[in-house]
Amino acid sequence: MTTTPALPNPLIAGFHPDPSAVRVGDAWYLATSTFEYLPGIPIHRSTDFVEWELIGHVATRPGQLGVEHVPTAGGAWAPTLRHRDGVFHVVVTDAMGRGMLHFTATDPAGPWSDGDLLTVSDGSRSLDGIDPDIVWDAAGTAYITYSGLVLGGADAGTHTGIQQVRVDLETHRALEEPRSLWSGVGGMFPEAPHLYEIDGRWYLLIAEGGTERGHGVSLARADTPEGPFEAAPGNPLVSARSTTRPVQNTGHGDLVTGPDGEWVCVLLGVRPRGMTRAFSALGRETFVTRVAWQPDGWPTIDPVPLNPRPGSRIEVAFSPETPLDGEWISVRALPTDHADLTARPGWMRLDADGSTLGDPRPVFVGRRQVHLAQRTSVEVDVSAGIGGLAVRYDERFHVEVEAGAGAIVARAVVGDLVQEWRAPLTAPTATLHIDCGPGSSAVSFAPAIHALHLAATVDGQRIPLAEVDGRFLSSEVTESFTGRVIGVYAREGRIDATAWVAEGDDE
Ligand code: 6LW
Repeated sequence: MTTTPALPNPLIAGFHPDPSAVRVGDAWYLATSTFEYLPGIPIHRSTDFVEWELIGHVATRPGQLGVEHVPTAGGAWAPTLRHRDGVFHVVVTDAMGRGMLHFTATDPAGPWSDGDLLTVSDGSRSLDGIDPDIVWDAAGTAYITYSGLVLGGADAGTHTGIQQVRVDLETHRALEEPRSLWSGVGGMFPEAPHLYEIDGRWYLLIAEGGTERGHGVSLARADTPEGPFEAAPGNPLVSARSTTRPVQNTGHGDLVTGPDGEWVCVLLGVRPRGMTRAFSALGRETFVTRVAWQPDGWPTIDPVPLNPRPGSRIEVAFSPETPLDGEWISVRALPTDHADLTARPGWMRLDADGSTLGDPRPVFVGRRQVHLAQRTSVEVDVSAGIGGLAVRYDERFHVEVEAGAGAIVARAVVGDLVQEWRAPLTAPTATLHIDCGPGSSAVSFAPAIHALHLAATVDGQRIPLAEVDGRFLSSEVTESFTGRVIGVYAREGRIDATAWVAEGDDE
């Protein structure tokens, strides 16, 4: 029976899917996916597995990832974070970007290397697959084990199951043709493989069932890293499918020894709301659950408990002396490509470049929504342009409050459907509000997904503008791998922003 207090869950809130964790000495480090956002692949650090600090990112420089040109949902998919002989390693697929990459750093906070392409044996092209894992055997041979989903070319969409090659990490070339490994117990999309040598046996952990409601974590073991693998009895060892558990889609796990020496599994999950538990506003987040090794050499993995952290409030006063913290992200660009903190001390200046939120690279600087109920506001000076506060999933799904040119416009863009609500703007500045909270249209007895309440405060007068059903900005409706990001954007001219406040809870 464990005595450790229940760990917070989500462990890392807001869109942080595909977690990979490693323990080094008295600290743990955790990496997650970022897709088309930059900076890419955040590294969080903890010394107690409860409090996690964002210490840096793998991709902070142009060219490390090729996300500038990837389609929506492309980019950094599913890193594996490992440590060996004083060096941190990340292997990751830059999907529809550079391909399968290997990054190294001696300090996990960075700087990280430029990223080397992991190629087939003749060096001609990237290994074809996603979710690469890296492990070394006692002789120091590096194994790359990955999910054989073909992302490009004539065979795009083909899935060859779990694949593995030995790789020379000097040349980054495979030393052989890929071999197929055990690929689960029949769930679709076997992926997220991780190999561990534990008590002289090699354990292969995978996800199968797809990252939606059928997601699960399965395990097999062998005497060598190449197999043959014997499946655990009772796979998948953890899944929320066909349950009413509050954390769904649980899968894409990684095993690590936890704070009390017992093993835990970090994995992704969602917190759906609604009568049919259908809509997850924040996207896929990082969760944790306990693992218990049994006398037969197989582990059990607990169902994923929900244990949200207390509410939080952050205020950001922009300053030339204080760079934007790592929680600020932009789309296919670094926040520093857009944000000017020196032109007007105390304000973040955004200069429009002709793009809008409907474009692949909007002038947008945002932060993940991290609470199911979250109120976000920012003061904008739109005397020289048009812009506002937006919550986005992508170019086709976003909701915003926009000001400028004598008007305040609340706008909901849901695929090809656009609705606007207008009010006159009688001042050069306004405080814009996006409040995610109980809506008026909830008709079900179940906890409905919160609505988005759009408003503006002008000369001290709050002007309610619109209420938008939150389901339209959920990972299910948008078919998105990311999650809600709330930020400031410029559409014409220039806008200055100050007094950013985000507060909320997960009642
Ligand atoms: C990730 C893979 C997946 O590489 O989605 O659906 C990809 N499963 O494990 C992006 O999260």
